[in-house]
Amino acid sequence: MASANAAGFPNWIAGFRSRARNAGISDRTFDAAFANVSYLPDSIERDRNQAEFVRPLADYMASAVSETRVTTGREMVRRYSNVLAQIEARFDVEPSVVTAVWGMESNYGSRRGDTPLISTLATLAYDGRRGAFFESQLIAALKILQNGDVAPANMTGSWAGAMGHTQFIPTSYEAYAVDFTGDGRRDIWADDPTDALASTAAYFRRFNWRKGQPWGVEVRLPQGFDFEQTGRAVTRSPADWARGGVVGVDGRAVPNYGDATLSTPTGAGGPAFMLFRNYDVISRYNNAEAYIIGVGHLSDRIRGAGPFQAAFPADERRLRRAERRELQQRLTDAGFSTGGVDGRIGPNSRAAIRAYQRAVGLPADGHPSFALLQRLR
Ligand SMILES: [Ca+2]
Repeated sequence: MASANAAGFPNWIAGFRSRARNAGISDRTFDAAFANVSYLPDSIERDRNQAEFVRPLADYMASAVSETRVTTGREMVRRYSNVLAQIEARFDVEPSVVTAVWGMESNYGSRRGDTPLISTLATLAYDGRRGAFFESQLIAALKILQNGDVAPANMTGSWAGAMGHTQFIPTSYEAYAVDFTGDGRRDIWADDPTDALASTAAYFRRFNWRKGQPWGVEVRLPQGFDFEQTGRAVTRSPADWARGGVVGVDGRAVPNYGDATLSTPTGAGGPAFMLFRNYDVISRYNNAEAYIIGVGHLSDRIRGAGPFQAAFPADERRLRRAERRELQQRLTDAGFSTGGVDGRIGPNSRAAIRAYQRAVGLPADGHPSFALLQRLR
């Protein structure tokens, strides 16, 4: 049970010491790490008040892939061209991709986070709402200190424990961070982003990034397109998609980058994408659709591509979980069963939405839009 207040914090630390010892943390490491630790109620507040992500994709993309961020990204690719070329040679991940992650995660190092890491992780582990997760992050953070990669005073990050230029959490750091400068320390906190950029490339490599394959390509759908073909279940080669009328926005078949699925993140009213396996690799970094498209598109823009041709609808915000449940309930009540009311929009819900859309003469894109919910009300 979580009953967090500052008074119980020292006791919790005393108890945690033995668990840290069992995990191989020496008393010397522990004492140095906890010498200046403080209880951070702000972190608890932020952990509890994380808003559901309902911002329209149009808004999100406007800031995630702003012209300033694109221009800065191109500058960074030039400024770090030598080190990015060496990273590409070692890990087979393109400079624009590594730089795009850097831009998304910390705005190219300008927002690395200055929260003392041990303090925030200890506070959140003690708080207990996600205690096991944060305690495992705290143990990993202590291992990093014990290894000498960074001094306790310099180990800072976000309130949730994401560290450095490309915002690794401690367990990801333990698994994937590399020392690319050769000084014996995997330093993702320093002003020099070399180790952080190489660590991100190592992460992508580990999840089988394919150099030269796009994350996705914006496509044009034919008149009368059957939206049942979107989603992860239908995989075809770009040539097969072209035979069905799905082509690039230049009107030509998409080159054969490998098997692909189709996605319309905001339904019929917005861009359509042909997605390749590299899309899933980006998702290993952060599984939010907006983030994946943001990294992918920013990397394309940094490499010189223009904006998407179709615009995301400005007013298309995502549904909250309670609203998704309401949508399912209302569809079911109207005779279009979603196979349960759980707030998750899976194949059954999409089929129900399409059936309803067909019945009322809307484009049957199966998209759980706010307009659709309003109409059902
Ligand atoms: Ca280093």
